Amino acid sequence: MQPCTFLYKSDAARGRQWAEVFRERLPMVDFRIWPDVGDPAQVRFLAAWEPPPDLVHSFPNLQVLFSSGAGVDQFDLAALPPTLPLVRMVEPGIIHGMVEYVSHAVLGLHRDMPQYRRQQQAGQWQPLPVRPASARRIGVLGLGSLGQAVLRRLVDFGFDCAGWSRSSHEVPGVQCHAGAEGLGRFLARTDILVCLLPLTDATRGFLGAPLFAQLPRGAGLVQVGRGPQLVEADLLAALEAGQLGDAVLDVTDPEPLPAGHAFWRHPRIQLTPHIASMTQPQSAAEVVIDNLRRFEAGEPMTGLVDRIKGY
Ligand code: NDP
Ligand code: OXD
Repeated sequence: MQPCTFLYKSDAARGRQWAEVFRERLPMVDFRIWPDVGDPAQVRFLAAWEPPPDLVHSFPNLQVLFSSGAGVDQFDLAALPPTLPLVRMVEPGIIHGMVEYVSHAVLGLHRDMPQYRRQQQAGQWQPLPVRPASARRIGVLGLGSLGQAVLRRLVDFGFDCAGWSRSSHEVPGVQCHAGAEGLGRFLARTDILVCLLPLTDATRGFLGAPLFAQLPRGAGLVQVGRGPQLVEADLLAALEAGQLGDAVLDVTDPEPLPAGHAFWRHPRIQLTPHIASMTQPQSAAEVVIDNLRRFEAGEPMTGLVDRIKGY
């Protein structure tokens, strides 16, 4: 690989861990952490969460843009040159974190933990029936790198699992549904719905009243996609009406929610501050280095974004 600059613009502490991996594995590359860009003309590769302003003019020789996270909705795709490859983060650390978070959320809903919390606060000792995992139907929206990994673990717990995506997939032990025609059947059999869809024009506002109405009454929701996919007023109405039982939300719009927002103190909403998963510096840097080698060899990079689909 020719000497060049790899610029990193995200959390600086984690960037220093990327830098160590680069120093060891790709010493000919000058790894720099924003705002220390050096000579902008030397920057061939950029990894960013929030892109620098005027990317195209600032770095005229940029060849690949990496997202430092799994999502790419933070980029204005229309403003990027159509030929500039954009790569999302597909790395074992972020996948593992998401599997942990969703397993925890689904197990909590399955074992009625929100209800026991409310009972504790009311001073009630009231056992509820324990259902086996095989009698609980989990549905995951999105069968990408995260959705499939989550489903593999949920299948191991013995849950009755289904997934939904745009195109058809096969995942062992999972009923896979696809497209608009498969959505109704998928929702009608889902007791706990997990959203792992990317944010695109097609998924903005997707988690709203028409979708909730197709779930069995009292279904649970785990939202780990992106805040703008959820119609807040529809969630509140569905919880109020009992159409949804409880919701676990890791993402909101905006983040953080303003003080006094109805979600903060809602008895049927559990909020976490967008921590379901995080890119892990060591494994992420290794995956990016592997992608740089692929790029140089003219091979397809892992996580290359389809600019038409937007994910
Ligand atoms: P992928 O791109 O690998 O997978 C996306 C999946 O969603 C694919 O199965 C795709 O279908 C499906 N999909 C996309 N659009 C539609 C649509 N309109 N209708 C039906 N299915 C659709 O993404 P990842 O699994 O890596 O990540 C998913 C998202 O998770 C990220 O975009 C991000 O928003 C979120 N995330 C949240 C984190 C958190 O901490 N809360 C951390 C990391 C990610 P197909 O397979 O047919 O293309
Ligand atoms: C991501 C995220 O997309 O943390 O990586 O949400």
